[in-house]
Amino acid sequence: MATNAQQVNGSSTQASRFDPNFTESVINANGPKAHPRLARVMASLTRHLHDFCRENEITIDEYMAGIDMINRAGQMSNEKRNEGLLLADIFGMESLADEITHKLASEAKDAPTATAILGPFWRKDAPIYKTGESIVKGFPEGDHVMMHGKVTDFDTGKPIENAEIDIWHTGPNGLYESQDPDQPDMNLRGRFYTGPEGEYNFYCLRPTKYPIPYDGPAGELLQLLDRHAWRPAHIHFIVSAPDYKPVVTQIFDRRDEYITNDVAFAVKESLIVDFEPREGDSKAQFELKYDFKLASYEAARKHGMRDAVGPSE
Ligand code: MBD
Ligand code: FE
Repeated sequence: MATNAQQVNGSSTQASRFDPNFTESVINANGPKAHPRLARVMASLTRHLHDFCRENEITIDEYMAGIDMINRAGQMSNEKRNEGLLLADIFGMESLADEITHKLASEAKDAPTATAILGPFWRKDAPIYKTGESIVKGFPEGDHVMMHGKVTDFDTGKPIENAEIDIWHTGPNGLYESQDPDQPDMNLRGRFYTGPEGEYNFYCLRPTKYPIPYDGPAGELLQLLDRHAWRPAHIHFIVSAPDYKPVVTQIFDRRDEYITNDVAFAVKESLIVDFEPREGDSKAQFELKYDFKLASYEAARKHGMRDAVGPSE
């Protein structure tokens, strides 16, 4: 017997106001040759979305406003701007998928450098630099940082030679080069390769906090939800090497006021760093040491790491 509270608020009472067979009939439209993982997640997504519509009694006008937002995000997206991902990021969904991926990996005893979300501003084919060069092609007045460290194999501790470190961050004006016509192409983006001891070093700028772009559906939604748009100062990395699982991550400045309040919910304790003052280097005022640990595909298999596509049935 349903209690009074359930009769007022319970989904069973509410669901009964609408066709009780509708959701299953949509799911049952899938044929026997449907891809198993896709059929499973789509059935689940359909149930959650239908329940969401019933629970909130979503009207056609509200539904169309949502569709319009998705369409505008898509129309705004191009090689330099990923509004779709930005929109998803402010829901925390990329950070949640990252947490799930990282958890699956660490449960399988594979706990290399913590991952963090890719975000919408990565560009492929960043310039390749030699060890010790600078990715700074604009903003000579910024706070320069000499960043250095090692890339090692998580399991064996051995150095990884020729690992690629792909870096990108914003200028002191809070804009990525791809958002800012006044910056040289590919400013503050670069790729470096480690030496025989897994070592790397390069110059970049000390990053600053910045608001995510406010001129699209993502910014609109933040405003409507009375949310701030700030990301704490961070630098993005993709660290990869042949036969190793790439690590997509970010490091965050401990002193940033948004360190506990990131609009994209991406901060993890092990990714918080301290920029130290650097003496005797005319090219940099700050120094940052950070080591990256990668897991080989072989170690991942040995530890029974689950497929990146997700847990099997
Ligand atoms: C960014 O720079 C970013 O890194 C993320 C994750 C989301 C929005 C802007
Ligand atoms: Fe970013």
